[in-house]
Amino acid sequence: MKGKIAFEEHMAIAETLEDTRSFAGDSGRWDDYVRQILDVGSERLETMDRTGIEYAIQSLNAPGVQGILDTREAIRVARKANDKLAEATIRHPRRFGAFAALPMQDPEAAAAELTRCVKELGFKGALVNGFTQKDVPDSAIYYDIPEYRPFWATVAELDVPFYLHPRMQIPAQARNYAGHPWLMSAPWGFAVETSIHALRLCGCGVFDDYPKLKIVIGHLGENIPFGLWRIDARMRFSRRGYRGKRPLGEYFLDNFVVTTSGNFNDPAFRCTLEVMGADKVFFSADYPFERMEDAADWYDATSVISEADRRKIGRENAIRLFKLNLD
Ligand code: GRE
Ligand code: ZN
Repeated sequence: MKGKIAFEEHMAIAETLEDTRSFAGDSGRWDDYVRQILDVGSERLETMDRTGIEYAIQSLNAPGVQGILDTREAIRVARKANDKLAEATIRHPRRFGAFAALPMQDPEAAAAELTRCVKELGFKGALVNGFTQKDVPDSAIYYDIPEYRPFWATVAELDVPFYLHPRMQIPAQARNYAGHPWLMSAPWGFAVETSIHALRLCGCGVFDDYPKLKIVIGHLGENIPFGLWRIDARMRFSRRGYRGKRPLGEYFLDNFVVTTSGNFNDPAFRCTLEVMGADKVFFSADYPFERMEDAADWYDATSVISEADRRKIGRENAIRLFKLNLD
């Protein structure tokens, strides 16, 4: 399919490049990662051309700004990354958009940076890599706590999506992964970490305060669509500490949308689609951690969807969500 839109597509700047090294692992791909993740120009555009991806919203790699302990440094790196993202969109406005990296260490600074990016630079929203560390390595701040309500007010006011992207749990808090580093990362731990964060947001009442908030999660919903029925079923018996006014599943269906990033699999796609509906599922690749070719070859050929839904999920839903003017 030509004209696809993708929006879990990553770049890096010098300060965050090393974050990616552990994911290159022993695959011998480090040199490719470096070249591909630093390039927001010709190689990326050529691969997009080849795979029928017309437009990509780019974002900083993980954990990026969320892994920086010093708040002033986090603010500096976020601005620098966003300025580089902006440059690419100015050079190729019909091919690239951008999601803001945000210094969540300081919710007020994060709201100010998002406002700058959206109002002055035309960004399409934010992409944040899970919880934020702050001051000490053994820290993990989640955004359901009351300190972030004014930040969420700004996101709602700007009316832009917030992409909650995975990061790895920090080793000091991850005794259940001890001895199994592979388990903490993209094969499983990313989804565990991100789904818990997403469910915390559902359970904190933020969607009662700001019902129009749109949160995006990748990888076909980080396993939540598969588990959604059981969450509400069990919460009939105990909802201790749950602060939402409505059943959790209603928030998930009203306030979340999901992408196909890095999960190019028919059975999982079928489940996600059936739970979410075709208006809330979006194509994405997760470049350069995934090959655009793998994302597109699967998506273009999957028989799970009709041709009309292929256009919707591959393109039209994103035009509507991000108010794009591509035609
Ligand atoms: C991602 O961005 O989703 C990602 C990484 C690193 C490894 C795998 C992966 O940041 O999917
Ligand atoms: Zn990603």
